[in-house]
Amino acid sequence: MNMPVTQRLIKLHETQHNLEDYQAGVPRWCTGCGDNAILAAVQRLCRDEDLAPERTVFVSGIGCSSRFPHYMKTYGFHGIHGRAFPLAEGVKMARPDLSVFVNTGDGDCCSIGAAHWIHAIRYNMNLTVLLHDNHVYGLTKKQASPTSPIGLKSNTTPRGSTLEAMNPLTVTLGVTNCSFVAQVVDWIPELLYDVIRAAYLHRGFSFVRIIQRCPEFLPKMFEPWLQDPNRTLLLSHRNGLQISPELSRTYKNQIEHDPMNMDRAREIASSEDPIPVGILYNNPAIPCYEDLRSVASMRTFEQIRAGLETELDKVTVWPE
Ligand SMILES: Cc1ncc(C[n+]2csc(CCOP(=O)(O)OP(=O)(O)O)c2C)c(N)n1
Ligand code: SF4
Repeated sequence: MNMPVTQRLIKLHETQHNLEDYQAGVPRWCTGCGDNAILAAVQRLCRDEDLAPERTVFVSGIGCSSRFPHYMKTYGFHGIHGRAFPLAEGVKMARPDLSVFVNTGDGDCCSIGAAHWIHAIRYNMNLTVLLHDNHVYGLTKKQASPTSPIGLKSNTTPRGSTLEAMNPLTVTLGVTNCSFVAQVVDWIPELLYDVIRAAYLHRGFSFVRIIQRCPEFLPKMFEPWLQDPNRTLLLSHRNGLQISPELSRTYKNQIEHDPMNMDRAREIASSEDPIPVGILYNNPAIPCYEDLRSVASMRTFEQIRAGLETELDKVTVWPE
């Protein structure tokens, strides 16, 4: 386009979005709920990456965390419990040009939605997945989830849960075509932002487990980690995250971890204490399903319609 530089600059200025361009409504989450911090980090990311609201979609299932799309002034789909992944995959398949995010709770993803989760990893579609892992069912008022720690007293486990918690990181790392796995906590905003940004920039199924506080039902759950920074292990690498000097002053427990090293990623992922935060695995070479089955090679709407008409004509009984 042959446009004078001044006009181009004006146009650039006009399309640069502010935080307010992504903010919708007043979140109904409890005060101190980690979902608020996740929302703030995501809105900042959208602003910094200048994501066009009309080309951005947030898809969720059901749960407190799944209310996320309501608070984004973008497109959104508040789906049904456990079905965020197939819904998001449908959107991405039809419109690979859109930025698609998935917000899912530990009940939504790891319990009722577990089968969809496993297959979504294998399909490796370009989705940014945020697992809001508060270790409990929040919306339905405190039932044990697959990530609840053993012994947790809840409405479904009044004498304490009997099973060891599932680790969503090691599960994801164990599935064919896994391409990006990270972990972060809601109470370190700088890292929360950096990890979500790295996930967004990765082309493929980027899975971020966010350890999220639920002050309403598990008010003391993460207190030991908040009190003692040495119980958080920061992962840094030139191909992963670079940790700022400010953060390093508080969080001294750090290791170098190459995100291409799957064996080491699995080892690190299995640690519950200290909590490892950063990028565990990143392999950009895994192909995305939407590229393998590119929309161009799929049938057009007219072709599908003609095919259906032909099939239906075979069984249609025409009036005499
Ligand atoms: C098919 C179906 N089963 C059960 C429910 C009830 N239900 C709604 S949300 C939820 C669990 C929410 O927990 P989680 O996914 O961890 O999200 P959180 O509320 O903690 O963010 C359940 C069991 C439902 N809505 N639909
Ligand atoms: S119940 Fe828990 S998860 Fe739900 S909004 Fe309140 S603090 Fe957040």
